[in-house]
Amino acid sequence: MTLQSLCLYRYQIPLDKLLPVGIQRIDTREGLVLHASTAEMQAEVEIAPLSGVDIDGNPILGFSRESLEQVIDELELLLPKLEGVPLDALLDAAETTKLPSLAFGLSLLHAKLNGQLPVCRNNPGLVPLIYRNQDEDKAALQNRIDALSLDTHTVKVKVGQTSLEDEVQLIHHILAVRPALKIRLDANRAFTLTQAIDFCACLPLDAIDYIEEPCQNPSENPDLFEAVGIHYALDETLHDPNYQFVMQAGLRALVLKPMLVGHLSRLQSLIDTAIDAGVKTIISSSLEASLGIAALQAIAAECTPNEMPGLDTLGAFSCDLLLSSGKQRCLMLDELNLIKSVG
Ligand code: OSB
Ligand code: MG
Repeated sequence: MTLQSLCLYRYQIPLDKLLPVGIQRIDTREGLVLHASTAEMQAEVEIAPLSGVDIDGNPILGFSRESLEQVIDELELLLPKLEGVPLDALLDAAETTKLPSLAFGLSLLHAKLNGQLPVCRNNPGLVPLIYRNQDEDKAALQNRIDALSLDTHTVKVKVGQTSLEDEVQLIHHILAVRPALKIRLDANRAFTLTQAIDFCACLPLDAIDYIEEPCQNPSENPDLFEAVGIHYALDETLHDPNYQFVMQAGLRALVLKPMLVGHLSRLQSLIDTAIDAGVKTIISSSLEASLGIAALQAIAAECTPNEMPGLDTLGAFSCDLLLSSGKQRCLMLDELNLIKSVG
């Protein structure tokens, strides 16, 4: 199969409410759509490095190291080389680039054009992401918890963001309303070891599946486990391009954001290595728009069929991108900014 045409578009979608990126917040999401066709197939992928600036104009730290501009610059040089060549050139380019979001996008486009990424038809259900919205009072947050669907068996709660008392109270409130829920916590490295121990000592550990990135210094995560017996998961740690899996005491899960991991083959090998060590793998969003989230659903259904992915981030988007998730408005290709096209 030969690549016939490729088009690169840019999107910008305002958010209806702020989304957390670690301890920072964003109010708009920008990214790219790469569309390609062969004689038999056409497909598009979303490429949206999690970088740029937060609501205060500060650079987003700790997620993608590449900027959207870097990805665009590489694609502008790459696209002319892809016209008229075999599909596998996408994989070569994905292996060559040093930009994880681009490697992910190109390898995903290859998989889609090859028919290797089945559209995910069964709705896997969501792991609701719970955090205090801007200016939201405690009662409003509690109302949202009281309204959780009975189909929900796991929730993810952001912690290390406000005060220890409020967050411990929130977790106890969740369990008072829904005692059977399993809770994933995410601290985004907000705690010193002492703070993490103080916090976790106040939690009903049976209900806690794991806490993502509890310690400012991740080498102390096993000490937290020794001290209080809480299992932890790694997220930010995996964004180091040199990260290699090592088993550690108390490690329960890897939270994998494919946009940050890069090539799908690297994602698959991290999954295989973790599973061999008895560690779960949770596919998670990097705040992609609906096109990207649908791809993550399909990847999760294929690669981590026994785990619920963490993809509850579309709610804040003011419109969908190419694929409807049910919002009133869905941006189509002709509404995006065409940056470059070949073929
Ligand atoms: O802290 O895990 C995070 C999304 C973007 C950036 C950082 C994070 C997230 C999420 C995604 O929490 C949702 C999830 O993992 O359930
Ligand atoms: Mg996380």
